[in-house]
Amino acid sequence: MVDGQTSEKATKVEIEGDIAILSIDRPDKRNAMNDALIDELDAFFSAPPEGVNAVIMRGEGGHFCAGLDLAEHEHRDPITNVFHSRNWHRVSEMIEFGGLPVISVLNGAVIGGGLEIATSTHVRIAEPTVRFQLPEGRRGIFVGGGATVRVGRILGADRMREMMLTGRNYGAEEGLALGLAHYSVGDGEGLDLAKKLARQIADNAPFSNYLMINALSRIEDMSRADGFFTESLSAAMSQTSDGAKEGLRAFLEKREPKFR
Ligand code: 1HE
Repeated sequence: MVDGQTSEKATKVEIEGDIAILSIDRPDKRNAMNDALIDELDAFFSAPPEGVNAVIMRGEGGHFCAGLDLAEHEHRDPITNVFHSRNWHRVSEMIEFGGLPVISVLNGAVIGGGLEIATSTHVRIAEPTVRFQLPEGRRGIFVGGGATVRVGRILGADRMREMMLTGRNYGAEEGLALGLAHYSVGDGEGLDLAKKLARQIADNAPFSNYLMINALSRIEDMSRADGFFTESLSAAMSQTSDGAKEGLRAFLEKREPKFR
């Protein structure tokens, strides 16, 4: 590094035991997602720190993420835009299917691309300040980071269309009722709950977690017949694993299982 130059990072990672807390750290820009930030998410989820069994994602400064960095986006040509969107898809697929359970603490802006990143996470906790919004219509653009698939599947195309057409905000309780969040907590309580849930999830059998993360949404894409067949294969793999041996034995011996 050249003298006097600072290495400004857009994320911050803290490790607590086997849980990583990944904070989006551009509070001056309300954690808007620029290329540097997406590259840092890419780097983290491509090679998670060794020994980490669950990840908590949050934002610094009272906002989770205000979406695509609009200042950076202003200058993209059509072809660059395709690759930019495809890169978001790749990184968000890695968050969703990388194998690590990811719990997000959602407050302030969970807007546009912020909602796209949030819906790539597996457990979503909303604080009262949260604002779920897809304002792309007001910006003259369209979603490009996976919302048509992820948010569309949570809300259904009909409700997502209405949300986009009107640019309405949903708060924590509405988000909870709609499935954008799984928990609604008080102000500043999200991280504590996230740590508690991360602990519970990290203590599950790793291969069971892997199947929950990978099999369910893939089966949703399949026909019923293919889904049932894939379920049988998943059941056979898990039910004959070391995890099953320990889980069943622990139950019969009336003790907590120890998988790792
Ligand atoms: C930004 C961004 C951004 C803030 N890109 N710079 N996302 C949006 O349309 C949301 C746009 N942001 C907002 O509506 C508001 O900033 C908030 C409601 C999130 C927060 O309001 P506030 O009053 O606390 O902050 P602010 O004064 O609006 O913003 C503070 C700074 O952050 C300011 O920069 P400054 O240099 O003037 O201090 C803002 O310009 C900057 N900032 N949000 C760039 N998003 C893969 S496709 C996904 C498509 C989308 O995500 S579309 C939705 C984009």
